[in-house]
Amino acid sequence: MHLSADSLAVSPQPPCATSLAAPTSWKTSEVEALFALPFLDLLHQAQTTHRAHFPANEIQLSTLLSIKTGGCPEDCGYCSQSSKYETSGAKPTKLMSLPDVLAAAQQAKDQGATRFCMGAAWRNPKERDMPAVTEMVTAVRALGLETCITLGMLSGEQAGALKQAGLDYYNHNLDTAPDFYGNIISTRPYQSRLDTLQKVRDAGLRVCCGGIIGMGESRRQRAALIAQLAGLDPYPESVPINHLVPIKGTPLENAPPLDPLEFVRTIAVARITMPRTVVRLSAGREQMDDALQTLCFAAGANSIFLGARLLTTPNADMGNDRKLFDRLGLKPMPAAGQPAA
Ligand code: SAM
Ligand code: DTB
Ligand code: SF4
Repeated sequence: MHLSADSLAVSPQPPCATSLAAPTSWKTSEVEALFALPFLDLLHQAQTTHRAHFPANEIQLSTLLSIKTGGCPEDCGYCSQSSKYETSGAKPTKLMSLPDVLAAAQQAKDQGATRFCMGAAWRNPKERDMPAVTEMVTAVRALGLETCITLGMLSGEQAGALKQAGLDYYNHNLDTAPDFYGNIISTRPYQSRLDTLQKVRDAGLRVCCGGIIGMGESRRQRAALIAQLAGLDPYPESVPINHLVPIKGTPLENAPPLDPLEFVRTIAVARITMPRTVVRLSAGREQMDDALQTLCFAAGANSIFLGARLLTTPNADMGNDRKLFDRLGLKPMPAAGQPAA
């Protein structure tokens, strides 16, 4: 049965609704034990879990737009948009105009995306920004697209206003394990992220929350990130697994390279521990070849960003994405409530 995002939203997710008798909550050591499985056993378990909860050959397509780029006061060590680092390619801009956002959203729809994700380089939205942002959400949704937005920390009122405007998902990432977080970000604590996620839930929004792999964290820390995500109650409907895109000028520009199979393992472990979530193969596809992306799909990833750019960096080539989908027999996942093509 295809569990649509809508059905995920209305029915609280039983944490162990898998045929594989998964634990009801995941300790880091249990997640680490999944990581340690022989690769093919891990892939088999992830693929079996995936097939129990989603159509096997469907991939959700989202398009990303940076609606306000650069000049951010936070010091996230991976980010091109922090004002603390000298980077090229993320020149500070004002908030985009509504017509420009709508033109980009229409183009995304024409290219086959069913969800439009908007990102702003803010620590948190200011009150004066909220009317323009909520207007964007309502107008993009009126085009027949699902909406997702990421604006940084939120107050309860702001989360409520976004819900009122018709927002479907709020993206706010935990990024990494609690005990590695301080190596990457000093300007806001882990707890503030958990607090924002709770406000998003309380407002009745669906949660999109994941992290970044390849920042120099250990396997145990990757397991701890997944345990944190799977331990959210309920776990997120959407989990972006980003591969670090190293940005020149940031503290992580020379992060040690990660074994690509370790990235695939992380996807598989996310799929097994959060069986009904959409696992998003997010940043980093431009640096991955077709075979590695295919392994990520086999491991249970069922969403990608489609389009020329992510926020400030190039995305994987759309023409190649289509060819790869054809070669693999993958079909776009219809939006919630829409029949399959
Ligand atoms: N400013 C808001 C915030 O941080 O919540 C929203 C935008 S922020 C750029 C959204 C997410 O993009 C980050 O939490 C991080 O996980 C991801 N991201 C940013 N730069 C990245 C990079 N260089 N490589 C991989 N992921 C990245
Ligand atoms: C997420 O987890 N990944 C997206 C989205 N949420 C906003 C952002 C990826 C950014 C990659 C680096 C860049 O283009 O600046
Ligand atoms: Fe700012 Fe978000 Fe980048 Fe952190 S990840 S520096 S909060 S834009």
